[in-house]
Amino acid sequence: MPVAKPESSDSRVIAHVDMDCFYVQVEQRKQPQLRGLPTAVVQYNEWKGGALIAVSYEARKFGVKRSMRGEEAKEVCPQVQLVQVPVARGKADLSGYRNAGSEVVSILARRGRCERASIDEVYLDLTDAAEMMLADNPPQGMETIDEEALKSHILGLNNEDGSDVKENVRKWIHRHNADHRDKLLACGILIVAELRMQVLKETEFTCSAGIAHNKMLAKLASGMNKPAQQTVVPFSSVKGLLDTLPIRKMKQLGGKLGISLQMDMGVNTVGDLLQFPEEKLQERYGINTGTWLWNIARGISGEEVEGRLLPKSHGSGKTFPGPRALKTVPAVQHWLNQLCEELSERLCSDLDQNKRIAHTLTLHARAYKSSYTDSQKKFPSKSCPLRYGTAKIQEDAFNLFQAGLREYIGFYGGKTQGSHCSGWGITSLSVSASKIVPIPSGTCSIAKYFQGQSTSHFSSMQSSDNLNTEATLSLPSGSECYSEVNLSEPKIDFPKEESWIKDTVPDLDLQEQKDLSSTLSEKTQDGFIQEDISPLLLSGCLEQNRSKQQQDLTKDESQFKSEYKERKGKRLKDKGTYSIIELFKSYNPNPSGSFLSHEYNRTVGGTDASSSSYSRDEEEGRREAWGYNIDEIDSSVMEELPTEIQDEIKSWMQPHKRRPNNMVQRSCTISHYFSPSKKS
Ligand code: DCP
Repeated sequence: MPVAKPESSDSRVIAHVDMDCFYVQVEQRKQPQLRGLPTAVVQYNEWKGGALIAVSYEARKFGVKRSMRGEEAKEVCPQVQLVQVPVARGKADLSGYRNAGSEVVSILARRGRCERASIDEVYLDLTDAAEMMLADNPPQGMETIDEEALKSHILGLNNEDGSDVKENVRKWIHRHNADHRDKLLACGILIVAELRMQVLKETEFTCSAGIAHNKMLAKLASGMNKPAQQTVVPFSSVKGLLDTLPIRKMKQLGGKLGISLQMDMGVNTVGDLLQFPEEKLQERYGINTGTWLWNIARGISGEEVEGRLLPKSHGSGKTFPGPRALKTVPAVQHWLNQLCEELSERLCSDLDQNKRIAHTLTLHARAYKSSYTDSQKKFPSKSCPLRYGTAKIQEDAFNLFQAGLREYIGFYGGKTQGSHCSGWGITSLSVSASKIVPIPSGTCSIAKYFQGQSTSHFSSMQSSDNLNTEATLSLPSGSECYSEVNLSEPKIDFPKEESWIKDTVPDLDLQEQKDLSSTLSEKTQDGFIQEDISPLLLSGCLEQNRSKQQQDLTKDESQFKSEYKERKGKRLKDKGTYSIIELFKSYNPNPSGSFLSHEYNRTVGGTDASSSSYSRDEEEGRREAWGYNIDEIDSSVMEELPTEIQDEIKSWMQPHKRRPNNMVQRSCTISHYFSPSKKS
């Protein structure tokens, strides 16, 4: 049965903004002498001049394409300027591009809800801004229309009679008899043109945009006229656009589903889908996909623009094509360590700057097997709860790899000789962190942090320990290489692993596929199937800046104080949650009945085995009393605290309320505030 059309979405104003030849523009901003010249950005790998990953529009005119290598590009365009991607840790360093993308996002977000869709793409919901413009200063009454807006391409606008194109656009925008939807789009045209000009002014980057009533149509439109132009899809032109659009050009139809539609149903254009009743599509592809196909054939998409300026996940990856495939476990471990180091750094800066934490670590690999019947088998992706700290991430990623490898090679696979393994090779490796959520501010974050650390840290560590110590990788006799390797490497406990390591089904959209390409750039993976969400496992991030975080929990007061002072000096830029976490993590003020225990018991009921082990382990090293020097309170942590505590601390700051040695009375400490008696 056909679903009701989401009519309301027809009157939204959605824009999709896509940077033009983005990496090239970033490099040209760094080296302005390259502006206007045919330029391409190449992989740092110099084989045949490196693979091209971004090509300027000037170079495209000469036939330079992304699929080429540097040498081929030189053949078709001898004057092409090849710029190498920056390198760090032996792999492409994309941080400059990511930061440039963030600059753009911060500008685009000024006029409406903004969703960062990839390193260089953004969706905007400009409905409110358009409605407001329509109410206050409608375009129909404007005397002058901005030149950039007049350069818009409006689908369905007849420009073939030789009339002035800009004049036609002006008339379209000025129409008094237009319906509400077109009037809103007219506002969208002006707003997006203004935003794009602002991006150019502030960042020197050009971008292109699509403006329509939903995300799907806006995305389709943004690529239609590039570079530095915008395309508009009025409601009346939707059918014309989709009727002839090749089915594989549609987002999410570039893969197997698109092929099936072509081969099995004879659908070549989106318009061809119109002939099928919804039931038929549901019968063939399932309820949801069937309905989705029925909707897209009519240009219907209710997908919301998510308010998200930050990436959904962080990833670090590298490809090892052809002869560079990794064929030994130590080689894989070496590269995994590099990737994990980068991932860990990004997680820490996300925590520091955005107060966000990731919950899931996932390992993806591509591999080949040369001599076995099931050589088509894919290397399984694996995921587990994410523990912060480079060493922990490295350890966990390596365990995930080993689990994946065992599954991949099967019981009889992976014959190894000396330091060389035969039979398999790894052609790409990536690690990613997903399920990233903000840390709730204030009390909640503090309590949750400790609660998470106490529960999942221990359960996860147990699993991990088991992984490391209890079992060996089962391999046939004669697998010397593996045996050798395993002597010094974590071993795998498969029964335990079942509950810890999960198979991961990546749900990559087209953008993600793009991002997974040659440089394995900013991979926005999400949609991993991973039900088992671990609470916060943050400890290691702080370890990035100082190494002994676990021991801190059992340090005595004087050690704590001197170390805290030292850290505070080093940690000038730490703010908010980060600081307060560090402060509290370093020393738990509550010997018993503390806010931690209280929160913990309240939340998990004290029935979990890890609860008691937490209490025992943690409290053994804890002292009865706690005091701290109020001068040591970093002012940046103040805003993290509930107002009541802020007031209390401020009052201590007043000289007449200070005790002679500046030590806060025990009864006035934050621990007291959080203690059960105070709460009740
Ligand atoms: N990228 C990459 N590897 C790929 C594809 C893209 O590293 N296989 C990087 C380089 C691009 C950036 O991502 O500059 C954005 O990719 P786009 O597909 O949006 O392409 P461009 O921005 O380069 O060009 P266009 O103007 O066609 O969007």
